[in-house]
Amino acid sequence: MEIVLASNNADKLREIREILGPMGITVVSQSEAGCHFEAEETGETFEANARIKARAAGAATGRPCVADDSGLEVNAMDNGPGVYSSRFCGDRSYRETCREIVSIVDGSDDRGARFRCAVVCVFPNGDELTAEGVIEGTIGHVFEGEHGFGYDPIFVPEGHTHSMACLTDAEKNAISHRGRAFRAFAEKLQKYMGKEHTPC
Ligand code: ITT
Repeated sequence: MEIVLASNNADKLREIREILGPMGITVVSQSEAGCHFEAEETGETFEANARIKARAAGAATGRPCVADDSGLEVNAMDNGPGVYSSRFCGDRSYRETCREIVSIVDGSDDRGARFRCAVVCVFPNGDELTAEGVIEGTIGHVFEGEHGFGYDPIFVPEGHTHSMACLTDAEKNAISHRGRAFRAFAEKLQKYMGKEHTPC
């Protein structure tokens, strides 16, 4: 089955292709599908924003479209930057933004944090599937690792001693918020496709 990913983030596209590919789901990028816009993320939750992106790409392509909205929640920042994770970085480098988060957390006694990912898939008939994935961890003391993207270099997954950016894509996908969300989505998609193809 082919599905369009409503995202302009090349790192997400790479990770999601690696997660869904082995399950027989081919992920087509939104630019390959002829969509060259960025939907305005006006929602207050990850799920609401994922729905906005998936619906916009679905309306433009007429094809099944899936979107991921994700971000980092830091206890010492009242669970921010959360849905504003991308906007919190803005035009700065991630190295600079990560440094700011580490300094905020250094000034508190709570290093707890998590990555959250909401997935919404929209079908041309209006049906929608949703899924969510979370990974708990802490904000590290230093920026470390060369893999992954965004806030990975300062996020230390629970049970690990080094940051998520020290993991290969395969290792990250096995435990990440995105890996969990898209595996849950793939399971629902398989059930949905099975139902759709059952003769009445
Ligand atoms: P699209 O909306 O086009 O998919 P985006 O990068 O703007 O791309 P989001 O709105 O979902 O995506 O913002 C997610 C931000 O949260 C992302 O830019 C990173 O800063 C951060 N983030 C999400 N998942 C991450 C991950 O696996 N590792 C590190 N940072 C992540």
